[in-house]
Amino acid sequence: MLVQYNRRVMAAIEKVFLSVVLSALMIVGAAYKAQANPDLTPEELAKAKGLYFNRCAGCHGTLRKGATGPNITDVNLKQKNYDTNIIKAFVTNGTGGGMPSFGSDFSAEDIELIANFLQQAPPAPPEFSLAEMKESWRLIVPEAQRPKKPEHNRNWQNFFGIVLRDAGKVAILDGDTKELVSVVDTGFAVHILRSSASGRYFYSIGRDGKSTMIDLWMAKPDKVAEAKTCFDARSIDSSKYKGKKGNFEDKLAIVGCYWPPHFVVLDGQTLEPKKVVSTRSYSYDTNEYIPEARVAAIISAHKEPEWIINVKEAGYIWAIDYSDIKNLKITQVETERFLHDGGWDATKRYIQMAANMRNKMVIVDSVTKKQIAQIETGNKPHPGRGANWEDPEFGPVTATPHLGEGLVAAWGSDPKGHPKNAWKVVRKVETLGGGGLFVKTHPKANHVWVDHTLNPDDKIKRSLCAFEKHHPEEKPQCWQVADHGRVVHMEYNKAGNEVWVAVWDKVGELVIYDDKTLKEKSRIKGDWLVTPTGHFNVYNTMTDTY
Ligand code: DHE
Repeated sequence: MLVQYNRRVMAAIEKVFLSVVLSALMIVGAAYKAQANPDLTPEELAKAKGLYFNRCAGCHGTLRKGATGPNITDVNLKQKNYDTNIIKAFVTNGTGGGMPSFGSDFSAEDIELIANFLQQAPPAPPEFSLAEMKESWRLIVPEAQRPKKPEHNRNWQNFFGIVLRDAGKVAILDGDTKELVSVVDTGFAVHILRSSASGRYFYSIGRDGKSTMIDLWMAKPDKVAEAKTCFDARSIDSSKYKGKKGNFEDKLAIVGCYWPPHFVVLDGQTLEPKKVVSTRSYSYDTNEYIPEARVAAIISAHKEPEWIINVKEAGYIWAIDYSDIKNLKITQVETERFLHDGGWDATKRYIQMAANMRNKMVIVDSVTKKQIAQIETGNKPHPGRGANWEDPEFGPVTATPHLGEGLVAAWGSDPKGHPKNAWKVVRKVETLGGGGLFVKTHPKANHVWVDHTLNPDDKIKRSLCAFEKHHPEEKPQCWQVADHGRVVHMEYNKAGNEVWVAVWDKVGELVIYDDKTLKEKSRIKGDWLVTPTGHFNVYNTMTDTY
């Protein structure tokens, strides 16, 4: 049943509640002046490091200097008079600005431990050399021993790779029959999957920097190679260029790392690490040294032998020409600090990346390799790869949801055909509340879909909204997908008429909707469906269709 919520009231209650709780705790905290620098035993320190790495470092940085989340160094917390109680309140309740509440994920002892850990200076994390990467490299099935053609009769371009986050596995499902084809052991907390240019291989990247390569032509798809390239990573992609400057399809892969801050070029057939390039650098604006300038998103070009990466904290987008990796050419484009995620426009000429702590999308022309616009879209845009469609009034547009408010903002992304609308927000669609992580559509689809995964409200975080591409002025339809977990990430099938959604819980679900009617078509369950998060259709991922 479709249910509408009173969003404004919910958002207002949430804001007032959080600010009352936090102000009360700040007063109490200041009065008590709790332990300034609580000591931790070596066991506690080891545990706290693990908790921080798993749940906090992504947004706040290993050195805690801030990115998607604010600076939370011990020095900064002390300056703000934040003591154990105040820090515990932030961790437990989250914030209206998009920080998730960890009250139900962490035990009371863990929250206390994290609060104490944050009041100590951050420990220095280790480096990771190319030699160490090579040591970790495992070629499980050499190219010569792999199938010459698919060993099954399935429509493998419509396979879905499903991340089973906490199980350290990736499930392969047949998008036509909805059958489980294989569950592959990939290791710790896979973040995303990307397809090779031919679609034959899925590359996965884990939070621990381990990448895995899965061959979808095997009778039972399995991993054929793996390599660890760092301690903390979020992105991976493949070389997709096939053209005048050579054919690089499936030849190379790249991993972007959070720690150490670098990118690594790997052999696309074997995952052998080939080259490592540090992204530690100077900020584009003040030119100060940023020891933790991390690689967040990677976009692979189809028209040039290039990967586009962002150097998050420094505010640069780098265009890396991989046609000669011994003499690597990198164009460093100044944009804005705290770059996070993004994708192509529909023509694959313009790179659109969120600088989410600056409330902006930055636009870079991949032909001239220059920033051409910055767009203020709302409170902390988080597009995933974004959604491209033809708006009936404004022509081609691209959209993002927001972490900090219930809003999908769409801007004109066709500077040639519709110059008046280019890089201006032309449409705003209100959703149920903040915490939106992803928006998705497909060229053949009728709707645009958005989630609310990080919203603190139980109903909202389990709800989706969808609005019609051809009638975007109409109110979106919103409904609750499940009564447990968080609902996250949407992906279309190859034909663009079905949408797959994950219910992210210890025992999760995959729910499949008809894009035209928004009716539920099927609900996949099973004891193997442990914490499903991102899910990726082979055809849409290899062609960057979104
Ligand atoms: Fe993600 C994409 C980083 C939390 C699921 N995530 C990305 C990308 C980055 C990123 C940089 C873009 C990769 C690319 O396109 O090359 N994610 C981070 C974080 O730093 C952050 C905020 C905190 C952290 O500690 O990791 C974070 N992400 C999450 C989650 O909590 C999610 C929901 C579940 C999980 O795995 O932890 C999650 N992120 C995803 C997914 C994508 C993603 C499913 C791919 C979206 C797509 O459609 O391509």
